[in-house]
Amino acid sequence: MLEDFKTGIEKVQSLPDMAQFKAEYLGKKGRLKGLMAGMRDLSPEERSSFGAKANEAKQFMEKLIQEQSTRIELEEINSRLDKEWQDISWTDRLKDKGQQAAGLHPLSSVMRGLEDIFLSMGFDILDGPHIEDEYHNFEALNIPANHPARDMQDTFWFQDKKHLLRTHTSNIQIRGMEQHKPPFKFVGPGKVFRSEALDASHEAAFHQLEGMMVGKDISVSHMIHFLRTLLSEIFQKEIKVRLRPGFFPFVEPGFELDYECLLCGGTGCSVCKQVGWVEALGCGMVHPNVLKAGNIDPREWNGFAFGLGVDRLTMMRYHIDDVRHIHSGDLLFSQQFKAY
Ligand code: FA5
Repeated sequence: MLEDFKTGIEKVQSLPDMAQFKAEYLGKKGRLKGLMAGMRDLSPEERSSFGAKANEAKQFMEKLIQEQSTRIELEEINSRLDKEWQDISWTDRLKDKGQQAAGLHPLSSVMRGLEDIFLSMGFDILDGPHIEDEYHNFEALNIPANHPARDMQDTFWFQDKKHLLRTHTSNIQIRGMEQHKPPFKFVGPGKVFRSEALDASHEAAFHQLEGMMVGKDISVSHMIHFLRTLLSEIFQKEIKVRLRPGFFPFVEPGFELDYECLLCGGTGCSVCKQVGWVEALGCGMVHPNVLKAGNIDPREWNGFAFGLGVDRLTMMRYHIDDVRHIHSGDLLFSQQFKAY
């Protein structure tokens, strides 16, 4: 049996085959167990020496299986590294040499595109912390403790119950007002975190871009015109949008803006949940209490704010049918977008 084992193991080339090979020799119905079953016909002395030999053989086989499995695993890793290796210097020169050049991740392309559009419209680009305090994420946004709206965004809290992973980029509205005197317009892109049930359009860590414009006599129609222009700039064509009333305590009135699902052309798919529309952003006229929290007099100034879902935008832009691909870190996924 040991001779068969030694020649057999040399032929095993993959981990699933190795598992099968192991079961054939060492499994419950394996060859070793079959031999041991014959022990009952032996004398007590023969039985003890047979038992010791069988044990030795078992240890030998286990050791060899372990060694070969490690070898196979290493070979598999090395072969993947050879195939998926990328040079992050991102240069066409590498292509000439037949090597793979790195490209921008589709989400980064969309983020950069958005930043270019906003810079060209004279917006400042601000940053805000991922780990935020309760005041900037909720309270200053007119969401006091115990307000039911805190439950709308399932929150990852830190143990001190005062800090959290920000649930939206709206914290940048407050941080931006702390740095700017009106009139101003700024955007704040970044990652946000929610304890969500995951599906094709919901991630637990995703990206938003917050925008805020404060000045004199700004109206809902300015906001609608602005958002329409923004979306047609992003998609480089007119796309169908619809505006619905939406409730966010930091705006009044508040809206949700949907665009026609570009994945199915509006006929229904898993991303738009069969309804043909995808929720793109929340928006509205900044609530007077929020302006007050930013030391701005609401009798003198007003404005609008919006929070755009960037992952969904990326899905529409590049026809990606599941948001979870975006954060998978799978090179086979991101390599498809090099041409953009
Ligand atoms: C907000 O987060 C508000 N802060 C937006 C806002 C800003 C309203 C300023 C008014 C004024 P909402 O939870 O709807 O709203 O999220 C905004 C967008 O983020 C959604 O329209 C959607 O495009 C995207 N989004 C929300 N949840 C997820 C998720 N789990 N995965 C991927 N994208 C998401």
